[in-house]
Amino acid sequence: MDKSNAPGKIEPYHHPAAGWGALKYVAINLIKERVAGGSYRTLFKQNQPDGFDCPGCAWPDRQHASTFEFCENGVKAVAAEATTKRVTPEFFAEHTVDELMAQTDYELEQHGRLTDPMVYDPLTDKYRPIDWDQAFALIAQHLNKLPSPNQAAFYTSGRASNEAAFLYQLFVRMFGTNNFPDCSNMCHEATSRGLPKTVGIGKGTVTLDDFEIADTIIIFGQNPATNHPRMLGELREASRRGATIVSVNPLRERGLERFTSPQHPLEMITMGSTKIASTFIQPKLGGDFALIKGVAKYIVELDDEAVANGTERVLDVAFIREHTLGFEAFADDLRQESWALLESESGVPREEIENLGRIYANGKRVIATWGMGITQHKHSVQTVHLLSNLLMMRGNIGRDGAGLCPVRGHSNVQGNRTVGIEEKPSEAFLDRLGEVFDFAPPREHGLDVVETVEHMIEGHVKVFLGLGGNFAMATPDTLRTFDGLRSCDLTVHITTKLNRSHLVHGKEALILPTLGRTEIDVQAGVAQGITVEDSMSMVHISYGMNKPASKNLMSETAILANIAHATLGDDKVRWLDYASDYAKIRDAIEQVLPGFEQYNERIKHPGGFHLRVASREREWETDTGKANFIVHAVQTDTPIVRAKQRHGERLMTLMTTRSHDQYNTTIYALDDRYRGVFGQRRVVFINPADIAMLGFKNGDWVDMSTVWEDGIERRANYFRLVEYDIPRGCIGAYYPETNPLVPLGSVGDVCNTPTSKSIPVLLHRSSQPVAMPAF
Ligand SMILES: Nc1nc2c(c(=O)[nH]1)N[C@H]1C(S)=C(S)[C@@H](COP(=O)(O)OP(=O)(O)OC[C@H]3O[C@@H](n4cnc5c(=O)[nH]c(N)nc54)[C@H](O)[C@@H]3O)O[C@H]1N2
Ligand SMILES: Nc1nc2c(c(=O)[nH]1)N[C@H]1C(S)=C(S)[C@@H](COP(=O)(O)OP(=O)(O)OC[C@H]3O[C@@H](n4cnc5c(=O)[nH]c(N)nc54)[C@H](O)[C@@H]3O)O[C@H]1N2
Ligand SMILES: [Mo]
Repeated sequence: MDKSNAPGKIEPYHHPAAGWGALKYVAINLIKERVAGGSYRTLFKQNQPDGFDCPGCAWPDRQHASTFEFCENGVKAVAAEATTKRVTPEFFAEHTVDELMAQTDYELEQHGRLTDPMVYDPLTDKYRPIDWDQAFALIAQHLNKLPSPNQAAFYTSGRASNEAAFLYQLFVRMFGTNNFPDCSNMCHEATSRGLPKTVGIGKGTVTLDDFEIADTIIIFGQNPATNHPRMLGELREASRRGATIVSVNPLRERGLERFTSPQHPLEMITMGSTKIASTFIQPKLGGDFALIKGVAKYIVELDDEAVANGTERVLDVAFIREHTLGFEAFADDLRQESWALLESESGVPREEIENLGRIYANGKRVIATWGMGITQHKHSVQTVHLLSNLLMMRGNIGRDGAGLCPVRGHSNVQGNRTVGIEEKPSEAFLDRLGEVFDFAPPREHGLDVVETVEHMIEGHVKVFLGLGGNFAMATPDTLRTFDGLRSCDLTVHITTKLNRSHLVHGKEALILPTLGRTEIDVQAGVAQGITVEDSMSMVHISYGMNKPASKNLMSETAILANIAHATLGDDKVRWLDYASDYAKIRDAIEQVLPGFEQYNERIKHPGGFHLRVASREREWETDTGKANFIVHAVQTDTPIVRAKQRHGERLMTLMTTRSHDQYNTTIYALDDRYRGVFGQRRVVFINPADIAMLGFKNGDWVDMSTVWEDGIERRANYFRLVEYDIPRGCIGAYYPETNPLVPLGSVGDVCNTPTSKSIPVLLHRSSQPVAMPAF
């Protein structure tokens, strides 16, 4: 039975984050997933030197931790993989694809692990079993008959290992295209495109050691209690040491208020907890740019005063002189910026902006972390520039205990990019790849996620292959994405669990079931390890420990090697050899990429090794050879502003976000307990004054429609209003249910990331639904 139709309840959560609440949920989860007793062991091996890397988030591990690193959502991710429930050929024989489409994403997830390769049969509208070799031959046949390799797109979700991802990109480039849409395009792309302009590399500059000595940590647009729970351990230590922690977020996320550490028995037993953030700043959605600009302006004003009074400078003058370019123009622009504009565009009063400015100026070692609240807007790249510039003003980059900390999502999304999953590869990388493997890699830049969907709709992309993920639900403009996928000649998914992307398929379609990271991967009689890179550029090895969910699973690396072998033959690369010994792939990575010297040796070290980040050492790999200050104006002509001009105060800006019980499009359960939502997902968080202004009552059912300028109607129906502490004019709801509202054309400048955190919508009264839509 689908419980998502049940009424559910709203009840404020008054407990600290994690603590006993988390333990209770873990127990419920293990029972629900029917995880076998023997597999409990594996939960304790997550993120230990001899265990596997947690398939949850990309937060790094504390290798010297004495206790296991307990994390509720890590356990859920592992339990979801270790579940004993199975999706077998018999299951598919019992259900047509059409029937399965009527199930919610939560129900689809609940069926368990896929066991056998399946092919779609249009005569019965069912998937039926297919031999692995036949599946590989079908893919090769489709790829080889395409008039141009650019008519195929190769998606990656960030769970793939470095080894699988490297082999994948080598195969695809030898096949002849750079069409690598990946989850990163929807995630931290603004970080990856923005930081190279200011500091020379699109990665963070801190390590966990920096968290140990930072005196100020500012968290922008991130909800760690849910999405990176192990980060709370770091924040707890910092808070107890007396560091100042600030959360900048339209929501006052409860999980950032107090935390009970399951690692500390005394805190658990005494029902104690540690205060995390001491200051909460609640900008309106997308208001961070103006807010940070205000902080930077205040710093310049303080410094101007210091110069006038002959007191100690506020700027790090030596750093600015020695390491940066463009500061004078940057400071002049700040001096001229209007406070009124900064206040109205950020939604934060000047006193609060100045208060954040004082906190920042008092910090000697400041870390700024950020997540999707910063990266999924129209002007995200500009905000990333500005945020890095703010840290540069006081030399907070390349100093111990200070720096930039973009917190990535998928556990190996950063590694995937490092080893070549990149639709806009650098010439240097392509040169080297071509040299080592003796071929001419394609130079034309490939398609990102949004472009891939557009090209499918226009009929230019005919074959889609997904290495993990759930393309149909993770991408914007759901119904148009569906049209795109359905117009393909072939869709293929290398995957662990059933999801909607398998149901929204091309004329021919394959589901190829694969091992998860927690499972033992034996090739040529030897258990293989895979490597991953976390958010702080630590590269380390991971060994699966559980018995594979089915005998008929293949590893991602083996599947990709077989596809490459079937498509391109063995002339240039002995694909199957690579798949029989992953150390050989690591040798190849070492040959192509700088920083991986002695790769196979260095991963033997517990905790692995740190991949060099030049900006951390104050070396600037930018166009100018220096760290750059960049001037950007506050954007005042945006789709949101234009929609407001037409609809006045009734126009709401919608952010789409994650609940506590989901992993992206995978819905584990229907609660979001820190936000007080239980047993339901179709809710809209809204300010009580806006409920009244719109003529609704708390708990009313509404439909949402997007205000966009292309004439296409976009709606998502049946959401309950939940009054919430959120700025006026801003609302929040969960993704993926809200993706039908995100227009394909609504993307960030430069990064082309869907603006999942700022969608102009109108609310309409609806009646209580008889049945909920499936998606
Ligand atoms: N358990 C679990 N863990 C996960 C995931 C998961 O789904 N479940 N997903 C993984 C992935 S792929 C990623 S990318 C990360 C995502 O982790 P987060 O970056 O935390 O992503 P979101 O849940 O989308 O939440 C964004 C936060 O930003 C705030 N926000 C929204 N708009 C704005 C804004 O305009 N300004 C500011 N300052 N704040 C804003 C929201 O209120 C919310 O607190 O987590 C990873 N880890
Ligand atoms: N509206 C809106 N849209 C968003 C976002 C948002 O905040 N709002 N966030 C965006 C972000 S940050 C991201 S990263 C994307 C996520 O986009 P994706 O990465 O495409 O989506 P996931 O839901 O993480 O993919 C889950 C599926 O991956 C498969 N899977 C799980 N583990 C493995 C494995 O080990 N191997 C393989 N081969 N498959 C596996 C399972 O079949 C599972 O159903 O969504 C983006 N979309
Ligand atoms: Mo992500």
